[in-house]
Order: sequence, then structure tokens, then C-alpha cells
Amino acid sequence: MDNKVWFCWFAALFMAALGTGHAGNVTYDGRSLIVDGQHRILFSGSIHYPRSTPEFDFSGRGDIVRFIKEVQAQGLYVCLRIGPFIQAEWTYGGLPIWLRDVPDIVFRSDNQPFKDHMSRFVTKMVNMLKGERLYASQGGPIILSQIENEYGMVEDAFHEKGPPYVRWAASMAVGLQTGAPWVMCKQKDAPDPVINACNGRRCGETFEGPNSPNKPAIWTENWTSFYQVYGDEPRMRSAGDIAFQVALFISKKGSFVNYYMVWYHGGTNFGRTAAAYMLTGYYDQAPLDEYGLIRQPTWGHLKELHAAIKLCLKPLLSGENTTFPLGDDQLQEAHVFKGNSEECASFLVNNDKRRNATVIFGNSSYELPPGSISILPDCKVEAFNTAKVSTKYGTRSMKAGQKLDSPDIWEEYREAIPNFDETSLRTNMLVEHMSTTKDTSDYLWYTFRFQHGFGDSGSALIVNSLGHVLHGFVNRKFVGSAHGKHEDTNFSLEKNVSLNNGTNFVSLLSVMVGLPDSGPFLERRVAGLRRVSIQDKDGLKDFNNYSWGYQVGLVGEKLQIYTEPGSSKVQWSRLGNSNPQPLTWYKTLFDAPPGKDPVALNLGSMGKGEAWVNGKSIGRYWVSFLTSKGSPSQTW
Ligand SMILES: *[C@@H]1O[C@H](CO)[C@@H](O)[C@H](O)[C@H]1NC(C)=O
Ligand SMILES: *[C@@H]1O[C@H](CO)[C@@H](O)[C@H](O)[C@H]1NC(C)=O
Ligand SMILES: *[C@@H]1O[C@H](CO)[C@@H](O)[C@H](O)[C@H]1NC(C)=O
Ligand SMILES: *[C@@H]1O[C@H](CO)[C@@H](O)[C@H](O)[C@H]1NC(C)=O
Ligand SMILES: *[C@@H]1O[C@H](CO)[C@@H](O)[C@H](O)[C@H]1NC(C)=O
Ligand SMILES: *[C@@H]1O[C@H](CO)[C@@H](O)[C@H](O)[C@H]1NC(C)=O
Ligand SMILES: *[C@@H]1O[C@H](CO)[C@@H](O)[C@H](O)[C@H]1NC(C)=O
Ligand SMILES: *[C@@H]1O[C@H](CO)[C@@H](O)[C@H](O)[C@H]1NC(C)=O
Ligand SMILES: CC(=O)N[C@H]1CO[C@H](CO)[C@@H](O)[C@@H]1O
Repeated sequence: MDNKVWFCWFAALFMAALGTGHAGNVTYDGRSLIVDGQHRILFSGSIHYPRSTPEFDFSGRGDIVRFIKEVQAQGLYVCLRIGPFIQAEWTYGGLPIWLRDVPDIVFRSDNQPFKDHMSRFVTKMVNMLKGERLYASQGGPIILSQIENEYGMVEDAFHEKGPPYVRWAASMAVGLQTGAPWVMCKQKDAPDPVINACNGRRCGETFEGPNSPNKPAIWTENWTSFYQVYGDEPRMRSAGDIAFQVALFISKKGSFVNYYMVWYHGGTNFGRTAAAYMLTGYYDQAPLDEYGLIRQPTWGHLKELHAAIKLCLKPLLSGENTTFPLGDDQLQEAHVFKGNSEECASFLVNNDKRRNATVIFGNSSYELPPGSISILPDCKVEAFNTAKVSTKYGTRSMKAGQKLDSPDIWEEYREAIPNFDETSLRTNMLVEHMSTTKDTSDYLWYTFRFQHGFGDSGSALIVNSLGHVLHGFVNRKFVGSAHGKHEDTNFSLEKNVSLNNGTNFVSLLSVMVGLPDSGPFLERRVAGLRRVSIQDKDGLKDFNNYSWGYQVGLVGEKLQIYTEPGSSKVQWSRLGNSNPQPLTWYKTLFDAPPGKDPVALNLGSMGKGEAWVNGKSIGRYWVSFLTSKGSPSQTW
């Protein structure tokens, strides 16, 4: 197990331009983190570095040391969210699939096998970073670390095994002596000295605050409710709404806001790293889009917000705060920070989401748009209002570089449909998908053979599956496909089939589109076929406990025909337009477009599958899964 790779450590990088130099030991008090002896208001933008790459070069995407050194070189700090469970719409929440085979393991619980593996991982990680001198106390950029992730959401499911696990995780982390504080997000009872942080899209409104007066208010993650799954339309959160929540959080003495992906940069779920039903594009709507390009007006509006808050720093960090109502209907209020001398900053909040409000503050009158906050860095002149977006809308234009739609430039290889006689893995029952594939492939063939006393076309094949996709073949003929969805993975395929009088072969291809990543007891989740029967005029015959033959993965995967050496191991043929078959590999060669712009492939004419460029998987596509408006969720 030692050579298995835990491939996702997520780091958030701070955008606050704080200059370089040593951060020193990092501490905190009730106001904020104290970095290099100074209170700080910090903004950071999450980036999952394995989801980002500037070109079709995938070497070392998991190199965290290189990533952190690059962050430092840019003059930024790092808040490292170690996990090891990270959810993050990453397959299996970032845990390696082999962990479920550890005897007696219960993930994320007061369970010795899990704790052993978790502490081994976290220790290895921290020691590696210490070895590279990357913690602030060593002159590095890491000023904060996170252990676990949103455990408060699932803690109750573990009953009496939950709280001791939280205490253990906190003391294990703190015991590693990083010289910088630790946070737990969504964990009201985070034990001292670990800081409880808010996760959620509206922390400005909902956060109950730190669980001790000595801890600062920290917002580690805004929301993840806008990740896109197959079948979803893209959803945008307005720049004004984001700015409102951030300004409100700061006005209530918040001192650290981390823009989670929907707000900063998502990237791409390359290969098979996406969790169940997640799109390959991750938070394309973020201020830096899937390709790393600036998305306006969000990016520009947040930049102006940060500049306005920066003008308020002195009174914000060292002043006294007061809060008082402004209107008569209790929907408007002022948060005022007054320093020693003339320093004064105020946040005028209009909580009325429908109406403008005219308020008197000081001796002046201010017009506040619905659901907005005005920031007055001198308590007089409005420097910024969250609803007044002055940045222009931007559009991303895709330029067609090359057309690859001529059949002449393509070759195909048809994947063999295995029948029962060709399988070597046998049992007398339906197996669970994940424990059989061990996630070496999305694909698992379930096959059986049976005798039928009469040929007929009035029989029906009925299959129930717990995810995620099923393709049915009878006597090597395709009979149909079905799939579940993110909210309900349970689905059935019912198809009329014509059977031979004599021997019949049924081959069912179960496909997973990423592993689950959320909720308690991940180690016990099941997927794949649950029930298989055939209805004919003699009645319903159940095949669950029949003799089954299995094949893990596809022939093309085994031969790696998406690589140059693998490609030469099979006979490719010209694109045939007769009898198209699902499960076909296609390949072509093309010249890389000139220039340095991001390059995308338009897979809009495809169905469902995975795409490789130069032997590297650029992720899955599923353009045949349409949204309610009838379009694919992602074609680029
Ligand atoms: C940080 O704390 C450690 C342990 O208390 C101490 O040895 C070290 O000198 C401190 N570093 C700085 C930069 O203050
Ligand atoms: C200062 O802000 C804190 C946090 O929002 C709040 O609990 C407290 O009541 C405020 N103090 C005053 C005097 O308004
Ligand atoms: C708020 O005021 C602005 C201009 O002062 C106006 O354009 C807008 O329609 C008003 N909005 C509402 C909801 O009354
Ligand atoms: C408001 O105006 C009065 C009279 O001109 C003045 O005494 C007072 O200081 C002003 N208040 C503020 C907050 O500017
Ligand atoms: C099925 O095949 C058997 C053996 O060849 C034959 O006796 C029987 O008549 C066939 N039944 C039908 C309905 O064709
Ligand atoms: C899946 O759906 C079928 C048919 O609606 C139902 O009989 C079965 O109990 C469901 N299975 C699960 C695990 O929910
Ligand atoms: C199968 O065929 C029968 C008629 O032969 C039809 O009533 C039924 O709807 C069909 N079922 C399916 C699942 O297509
Ligand atoms: C298959 O066998 C198991 C026990 O071996 C039994 O619990 C289950 O009900 C059987 N399933 C069906 C569909 O007959
Ligand atoms: C309040 C809120 O939106 N919380 C979300 C934070 O993210 C997790 C998943 O990581 C969601 O389950 C929560 O609903």
C-alpha cells in the first residue's frame, strides 16, 4: 500500500498582496490571524492544483511542493487544507479506493484502522512540507492548515464515535507542530486551539461565530452548491450577491474569506478524477474560468471590493465596532469601526432585497440599492456598493481552429462485447461494482448464459442498477442503455429482446461516472447491478443467483490503445457508416494550433465516453445526457 498515491491535497492561496518576506510564527486572537506580528484581513482563492494545467502537458500535476513554491514566488500565502477527506467533488472524496478493503475500517470515525491511516498520511504530508521549509515559521508561505472537512455535517451519523474522532483529529494535527494554526470547517465544537470556520454561501448571515472569544471569524469555503453535474444547466451567481455576502462578513468582524471554487478557480477534472456524475469542467463560472481566463464582471467587481476593504484596514483591525439601525423598518443598519484618532470606516447595509432605501448616516443621505452594502472607508464617501457593478460584462469567444469532422481523417476500433464463455472471473451472484473494479476502470461487464426452450421476440430483459450507466447486449446485439443521475443513482433498464431457441448470452456493461464523494460511511456504498430478470410468456425468471462471469475494464483500456505503443496493438479500420456500435474507439491526428491560447475540443457530436490527447486523459464527456432545456451540460 505504501506506493499508492493520495493524490489530492488542496491548497488555498491568498490573494491579499502582502509582500514577500517571512511570515514568522502565525498566531491569532479574537480579531484575526496574526502574521508576522500584525493583525491581518485576508482574502484567498481556492485552487485545486491537480485540476489546473496551462497546456496539454500533464506531468507532475500532483506536485504539491512545486505548487506551494510557485505560490510563494508570487508573494502569496498558503492555507493548506489537508483533509485527508476533502469531498470537493473529487472521486471518493480524495480517499484512495483501497482504503475500503482495510479490515474493520470505518472512515472518519473513532476507528483505529482509519485513524492509523489518517495520521500516517497527515504526518507524511506535514513532514514533507517541513522538510522543504514551507511553513511560515520556517520562512515558508503556509500560515494556516485545515484538518478534516465539514465533519459537522456527518458527525451525528457516527453517534458516540464522532466527538472523540474530532478531538483525536485536532490533537493529532496540533501535535505535528507546524508553527501555524489549524482550522476545522463546519465544526462548531472544534477543540482548542483549532479554529472553527464557517463554510456556506451566506456566512455573512448565518455564521454563529467562533466558539471562543479568542478565535477569529474565518470563512473557509463559501458554497459548493453550484458545482455542475451531468444534466445541469450552468448557473451563475451574480457579482453583486457575492460581494454582498463578503462585505457583510467583514462588516461583522470577519477577518478571512476564502473564495471556494465557484468563486475563484475550478479547473478541469482530468482523467477519471471527477466524483459521481460530476462534469469534467469544474466551476467554469468562477472568476477565473475553467481555462484560467478572467470572467467578468465577477473578477473586476471583487477586485474593487477588496480595494475598498483595504482602505478600511486601520479602523477595521484596531478600532471599536458599533452596530445600529438606520431606517425605521429595521431592514437597514450601519456597522461602524472607529479607531483612536479620526479613523472611521462604515458599512451601510440594506437588507431589503426588493426596495431601494434612502438612509441618513452622519449628516448625509445615502441611497442603498436593494440587498446591498455601501462601504465608506472614511465614514463619509461611498467607495463601493456591492450592487453597483461597474465592471463590463465579458464574453469568452471560442475560435474554431480546425475541423475534424471529415470521416476520412478518423479510424475506429470496435470494442469486443464479451460473452460469458470468454470471462474468467466467476461467481454465483451479482457483485458490487466498486469492490470488483477497485476503480481501475469505469467499466465492469456482467455476463451470463442461459437456455431458452423457444425462440421468441416477446421476452423482456429487466435490469435494476444502483449506478451509474448500463448498456445491455443480448447475443452480442445492443438492446439499450439507461442511466441514473446525481440525485438518484437507482435506475432500471427494461427492453423487449428477441431470444434464440437454445443458448442465449446476456452481457451487461455497468459503468460508473466517478465514485461517490460525500456523506458518512463511504466505505459501505454500493453500485452496479442489483437485480436481473427476464420476463417471457412463462413468467418472470430471476438471474440474481445465477452463474455470472465478469470482466473488469475494456480491451482498449487494457491495451492502452490511446497511447502510441498501445494503438499499434490493435487493427484500426476506416470509419464505417454501416451498423454503428456503441463502444467504439475513434482516433485521429491533428496539428496543434499555433499560439498560446487555451485549446479545447468540441465533443458535441459524441455520446458518452472519455477523451485522450497524446495518451493523456482529458476527462470524461457525456453530451448525450441533456439538461431540462435539451442541451448537453458540457461539450467543450
Ligand atoms: C517559532 O516558534 C518556534 C517554537 O516556539 C521557535 O523556535 C521559532 O524561533 C519561532 N520562529 C519565529 C520566526 O519566530
Ligand atoms: C461588535 O461586533 C461583534 C461581532 O459582530 C458583535 O457581537 C458586537 O455586538 C459588536 N459590538 C458592538 C458594540 O456593536
Ligand atoms: C432604485 O433606484 C434606482 C435609481 O436611483 C432606480 O433606477 C431603480 O429602479 C430603483 N430600484 C427599485 C427596486 O426601486
Ligand atoms: C453634523 O452636523 C453638525 C452641525 O453642522 C455637526 O456639529 C456634526 O459634527 C456633524 N456630524 C457629523 C457626524 O459629521
Ligand atoms: C426449439 O428447438 C428445439 C430443438 O431444436 C425444437 O425441438 C423446438 O421445436 C424449437 N422450438 C421452437 C418454438 O422453435
Ligand atoms: C431501486 O428502485 C427499485 C424500483 O423502483 C426499487 O425496487 C429498489 O428498492 C430501489 N433500490 C434502492 C436501493 O433504493
Ligand atoms: C414489449 O412488447 C410489448 C408488446 O409485444 C409491449 O406491450 C411492451 O410495451 C414492450 N415493452 C417494452 C419495455 O418495450
Ligand atoms: C440470492 O441468494 C441469497 C442468499 O444466498 C438470498 O439472500 C437472495 O434472496 C437470493 N436472491 C434472489 C433474487 O433469489
Ligand atoms: C451552506 C452551504 O452551502 N454549505 C455547503 C458547503 O459545501 C458542502 C459540500 O462540500 C455542501 O454539502 C453544503 O451544503
